[in-house]
Amino acid sequence: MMEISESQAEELIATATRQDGWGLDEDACLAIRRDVRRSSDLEMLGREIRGALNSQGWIRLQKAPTHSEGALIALFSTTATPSPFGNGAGLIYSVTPSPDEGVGSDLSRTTAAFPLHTDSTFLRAPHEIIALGCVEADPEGGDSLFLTAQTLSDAMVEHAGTQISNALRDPVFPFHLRDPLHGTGVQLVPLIEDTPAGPTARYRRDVLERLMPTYGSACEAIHHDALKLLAEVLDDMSLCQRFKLQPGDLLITHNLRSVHGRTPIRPGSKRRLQRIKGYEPEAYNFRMV
Ligand SMILES: O=C(O)CCC(=O)C(=O)O
Ligand SMILES: [Fe+2]
Repeated sequence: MMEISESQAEELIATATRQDGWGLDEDACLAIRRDVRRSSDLEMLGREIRGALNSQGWIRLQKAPTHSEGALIALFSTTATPSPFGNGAGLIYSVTPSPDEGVGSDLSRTTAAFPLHTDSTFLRAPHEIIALGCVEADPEGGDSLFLTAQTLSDAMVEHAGTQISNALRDPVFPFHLRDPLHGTGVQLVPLIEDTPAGPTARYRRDVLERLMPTYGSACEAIHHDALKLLAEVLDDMSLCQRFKLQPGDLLITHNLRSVHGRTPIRPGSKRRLQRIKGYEPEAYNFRMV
């Protein structure tokens, strides 16, 4: 847990308000990012956040300006590049129970539990960084759940053995593909991949259950076994961390190196999280300047 200092919060708000008349379009984002870079205080904050994401896969910031969309984008920009495609309607998406969302719509805006998952499974390269800023909490529900891909991978080996665990690394599992570069259809991909920085995950149980009957023909018996055992590991609530975001809290997670979820929300609750998705500004072969 880390607290945003008063001076950092002021700088974030000032950065947001300097973009007078902003509609949080691409130019406004670029201007916000430039402002953030000019502040050594915010630059340092970004380094601390990235350090935590690299070492533990997540960080919970307190006293974040979650009530201001511009300030949230500024805070996010200390760490990652915001990217609206695949985040609902725009840069910021309100995760709040909505009576308009009918059956078959995404779980985000329902009161249902959202079991451990990764976001943006429909992209060829899912967003790397996800932020959830709490504006209003539900005192009775909506607890956040979190588990690193490393812990998941280790627990899977313990529960199912190496051979079945390795079956999760085969590119045979179906997800939707709705990608501005790669097109529309269904993609077959691994659920766990090993990288030099540790394992990464892609997982949505509800999506897999819907697509497996039609698009699961590349799966053999071992893949079906692996899926079932993986679901058992994810159902073991003793493995994951559980906490309740309070207003002003911002949870930032590494969407490839971890899975996240939430417990059910009390019907009628006004719980609201502001969701931002984005990408890391640096990789071994890439650096955004
Ligand atoms: O409501 C929450 O706490 C999590 C929401 C979420 O994971 C999502 O919208 O993808
Ligand atoms: Fe999510």
